[in-house]
Amino acid sequence: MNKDELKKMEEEALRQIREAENMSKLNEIRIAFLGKKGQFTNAMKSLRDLPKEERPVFGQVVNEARSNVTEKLEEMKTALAAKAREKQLESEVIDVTLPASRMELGHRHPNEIALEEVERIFVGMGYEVVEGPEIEKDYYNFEALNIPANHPAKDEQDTFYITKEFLLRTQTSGTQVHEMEKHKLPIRMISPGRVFRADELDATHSPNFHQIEGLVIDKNITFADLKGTLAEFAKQLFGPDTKIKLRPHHFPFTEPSAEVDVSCFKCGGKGCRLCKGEGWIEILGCGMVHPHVLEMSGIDPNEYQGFAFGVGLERIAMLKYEIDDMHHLYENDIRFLKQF
Ligand code: 2U9
Repeated sequence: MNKDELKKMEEEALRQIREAENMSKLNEIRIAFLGKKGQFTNAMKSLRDLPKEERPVFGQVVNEARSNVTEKLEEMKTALAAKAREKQLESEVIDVTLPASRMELGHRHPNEIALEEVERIFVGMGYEVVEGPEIEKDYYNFEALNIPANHPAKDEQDTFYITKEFLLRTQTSGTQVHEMEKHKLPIRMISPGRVFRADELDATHSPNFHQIEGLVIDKNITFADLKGTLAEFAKQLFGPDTKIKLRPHHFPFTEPSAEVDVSCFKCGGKGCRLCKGEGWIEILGCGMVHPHVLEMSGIDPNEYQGFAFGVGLERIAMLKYEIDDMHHLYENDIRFLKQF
């Protein structure tokens, strides 16, 4: 290789560098000219073929050309990197003048709306709202309520046990027992809250749902007080023409006990889809507190009497807002919730 050939090679390298469009092309050029088997390396090797006295001079020329090419290559590398960065920034530009996408506001859950309604009614009648623990001792959930050890509700298929002694409450009654044990009488309270039962989720059942239980304990409380209270509650919740009907029932914690139906607030009792043609809808259970339940919490049943009742909150919400499947209450789809 002579000087002219070397010059041509250098110019060719510089031209290719100037025209390189991207980093990978630039890298190809670097390998072709400066790599181990590149053209400049070959030029160095060709020194061997020159007469000894010409080698230092030609060697120097090759070195200069090579460092010139290396320098231009580096310059181009920097320029291409800057260009790539600029392109990236351009593509990431945010137009702050565009209108923002709408933020969906949440909505109160139908359970919550129904609960507030029930609380408003009872607070209006002088009741206190008391919340209690979701984890209870077996004693407060069952034993103190006169539910015997062999009762089917205590079966592991119905109740979530944490240990032998502790469980997820199946009713909010334990909260009332805690209040009774304080011996601050009279008591007028409702206790709303989440309860747990080992049920499968279907259209009307769920392993966790909400209850509102009520308890009144005072001197001279009779079944008539219970009936009057529930009649007033039904009128306020479902409308002033609503009637109630009590059917005898059995609960271990109340004696006597009853289940309560309300006249259908949709058809007025004639029979429709909501009341399944019956004219009546079952909404709660109730009764006079069993004397043994009062005694176990240290209240003398000869001096004090009481009544109690329990309603399912989901059931109230589903009736009031005509929701036909409980699944809707647990999915929290904002399009569903916004309807109430
Ligand atoms: C004490 C004494 C008695 C609470 C009561 C019911 C009747 C009842 C059900 C309604 C639908 C449970 O959610 S549900 O499945 N409850 O029928 N509950 S009397 O009785 C008490 C509570 C506390 C100390």
